[in-house]
Amino acid sequence: MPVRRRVVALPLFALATAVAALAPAAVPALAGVEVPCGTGATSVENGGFETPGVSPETFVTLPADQVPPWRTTDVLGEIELWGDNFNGLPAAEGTTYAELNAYSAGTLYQDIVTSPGATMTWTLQHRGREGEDTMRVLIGDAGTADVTSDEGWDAISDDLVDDTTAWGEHSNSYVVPEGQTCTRFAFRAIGTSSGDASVGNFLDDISFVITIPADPTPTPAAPKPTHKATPPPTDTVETPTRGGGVGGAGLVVGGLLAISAAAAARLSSRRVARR
Ligand SMILES: [Ca+2]
Repeated sequence: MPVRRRVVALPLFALATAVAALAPAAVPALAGVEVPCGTGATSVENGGFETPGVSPETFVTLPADQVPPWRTTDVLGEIELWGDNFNGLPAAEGTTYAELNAYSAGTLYQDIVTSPGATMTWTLQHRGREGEDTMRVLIGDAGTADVTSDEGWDAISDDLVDDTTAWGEHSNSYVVPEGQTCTRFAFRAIGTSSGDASVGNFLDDISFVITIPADPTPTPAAPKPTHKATPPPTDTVETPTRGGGVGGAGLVVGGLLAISAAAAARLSSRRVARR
């Protein structure tokens, strides 16, 4: 009997090893390992689709990794870009724009590092290709927002509807919820006048104005005591001058430095970012 158990156990072990080798992506992330958020940018990048850019009066479809950092749900994983004046249609900005309906009714999206409490006002230009086309903007926690459905999103815009006569500008604001440091912004084709899933919804010139709330108080917070910073209670450290001595001043300087770094990070976000 012991011999039979060994014979059965060996193939199972080998099978498990083979499956693990074939599916490395299925290995769960280790607890505590930080997952990157997009490119680490704090606003939309390449919002005008000028990278890589397309020659005037031409169009291309490219794998999404050639239009960084955009990602897409397109069935072929490609993004369709039109050059200025292709079919007589000028870009809203620069020389290139995108068509949400590439090989399917796609969703283009990016993940952005966000500050909870910040107000992010987005603006975009949208246009129909053969008539009235419809798209929406979806915003939510990158950890829950499902790019293939309406599940897990925090905010979904009304229908944005435009025809062929001109680029239509749309804008709205989103306040980043508490604890949400990686936010997904998605731009989804909803409907086309053509009824063809590969024809419609031009998009260009996506940008954000990001407003960070003012500091609640200018008073630096008192440094938090830690076990390492707190010396053991001994007779030698309990002196009448310790609180106003060098050690106390050092803690205050540390607190000021921390506030300065945080303020610098906020200041770097106070800008209008385009592309
Ligand atoms: Ca553009």
